[in-house]
Parts: sequence; C-alpha cells; structure tokens
Amino acid sequence: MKLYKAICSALLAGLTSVICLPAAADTQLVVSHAWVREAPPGAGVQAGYMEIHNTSSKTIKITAIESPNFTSVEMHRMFNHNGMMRMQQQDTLNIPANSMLELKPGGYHLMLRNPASYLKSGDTVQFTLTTTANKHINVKASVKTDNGS
Ligand SMILES: [Cu+2]
Repeated sequence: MKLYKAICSALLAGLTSVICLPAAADTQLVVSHAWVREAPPGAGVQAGYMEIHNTSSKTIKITAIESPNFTSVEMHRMFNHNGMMRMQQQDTLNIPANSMLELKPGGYHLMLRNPASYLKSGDTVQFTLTTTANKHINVKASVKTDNGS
C-alpha cells in the first residue's frame, strides 16, 4: 500500500490530469488511473477504465461494479476475433496475485449505461467494486476526453 501511495503521489505531482486515488486500506486492491471517456450528449453508453493492482499473494476476483452515476455497469473484454473486434461481458474480473489488471481502450473496460446526468470532462464518477470476499472498494474516476495515456 505504502509503495503504491508513493507512486501515486509522484504521478500526481507531475500529471495533474491523472486521477490516482488508492482505495481504502482494508483490502489488498489498489485502484489507480480511473477515468471515464466523455461521450456526446444523449449517448446511452460510455466506457470506463482503471488499473486494478492486487498486492496480495492470492488472485482476487471482482464480481460486480456499481456506480450511482449510471443505471448499470458491465465488465467487458474487447478482443480480436478473425480480424473483427468483439466485446464480451465478463462475470468477474480476475486480478492475479501481486499483479495488475489494466482496463484500457481495446481491452478490458467498463461499459457504463445511461448516465444519471450528462458528464463532461472534469466531472467525477464514483464506482464501488465488490470482490468475492464481499469487500467493497470505492473509486473516484475523472471524466476525460483524451485517450488517458
Ligand atoms: Cu464494452
């Protein structure tokens, strides 16, 4: 935890556009770089991304993600099937021990349906991640227009 906090502080010092908020200390998941892509007004769906770090020695599974800012949040994976990009809903996100799962454009991502109100760049979105151990991790994500890199 301390290491990740140090890294996040360093990132924040240099990159004001990056939201980097480690999760509460009661789990071994640390979420950083959470962001939501700004969508055109009226869009019923938009995408969310984050890095989920597992600092424990066991795989951690995320079974659900919720947000008060959207009607529903789905966990998706985008992959190449015979040259076509496809999206598949995932029942869980598995974060390997002492490793990290990066949700990013073209790979794993969150599919966010029906925003409660229009979200523009600079707004904040709340997420709650639930694990198989029924732990909850609260995450704040920043709405952005760019590719998040
Ligand atoms: Cu999707």
